[in-house]
Amino acid sequence: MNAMNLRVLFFLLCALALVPDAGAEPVHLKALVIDQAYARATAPGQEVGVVYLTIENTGKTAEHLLSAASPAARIVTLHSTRMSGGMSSMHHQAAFDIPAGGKLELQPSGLHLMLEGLKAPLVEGQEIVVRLTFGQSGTVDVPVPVRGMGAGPDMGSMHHDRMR
Ligand SMILES: [Cu+2]
Repeated sequence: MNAMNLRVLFFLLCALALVPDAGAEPVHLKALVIDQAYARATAPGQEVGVVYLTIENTGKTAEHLLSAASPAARIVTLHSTRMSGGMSSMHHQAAFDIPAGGKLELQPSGLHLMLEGLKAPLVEGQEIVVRLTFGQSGTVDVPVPVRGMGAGPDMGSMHHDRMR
């Protein structure tokens, strides 16, 4: 590779690093590290939105995410997604477990936080705040960037066919 190509490559890498989608800083709460938080943009009139994030438990005791809230929505609920017979359905969860030394991953087609009763559509590039309350560690506010509707591996899971 000659010097010119190297310079072009360097320029491209710098440009990539500046992409705003690169993600928010991790949030620390005692032994917990909350990272990779994002919400999906919503269409006008859509009443629900979805938030994904990861929670790592670097401590020696199990922790539980008990509830979530956000100024952006009337309520925020803890949901799991299950597939059966080609249909996806959501189920309320009383809590999400984060084992000692383990990592909880909320992701498309899996566990997620559901924003219900959105006060306004979520717009790409915007940032909302989600407050997480844990069994022992207390409460923390997490900045959550809003990404485009197609962000993530499967935009199809945004549509939940049934809810229980
Ligand atoms: Cu849901």
